[in-house]
Amino acid sequence: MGVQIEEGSKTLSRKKDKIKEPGDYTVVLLNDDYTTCDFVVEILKLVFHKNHEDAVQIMMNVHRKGRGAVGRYTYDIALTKIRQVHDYAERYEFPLRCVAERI
Ligand code: TYC
Repeated sequence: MGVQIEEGSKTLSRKKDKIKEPGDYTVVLLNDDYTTCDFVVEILKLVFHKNHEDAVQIMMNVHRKGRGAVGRYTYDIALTKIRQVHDYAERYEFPLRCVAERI
């Protein structure tokens, strides 16, 4: 965020120059040719708490474009959700993958 200058202080600090905390990550879902559309929609509801309409929209966007954002989370939550997706996918023998990207 903006420039922070304290009156009468020798220190001029620019908040945007500071090292970013591991705060915001986007979970990005990747397309593949084998995972069923229904499975992806169910995962989006179960793991990411999307309603049916949003889940279908996200799934179709990923299907058409190859990848797409699911949501923004803290580092820990993003990694937990990604692990849950990969665990479910493995259990049902689908190659579905997602990744976390720093915002
Ligand atoms: N492309 C898949 C199919 O045609 C559906 C799909 C959508 C798979 C989104 C993965 O992240 C995905 N069955």
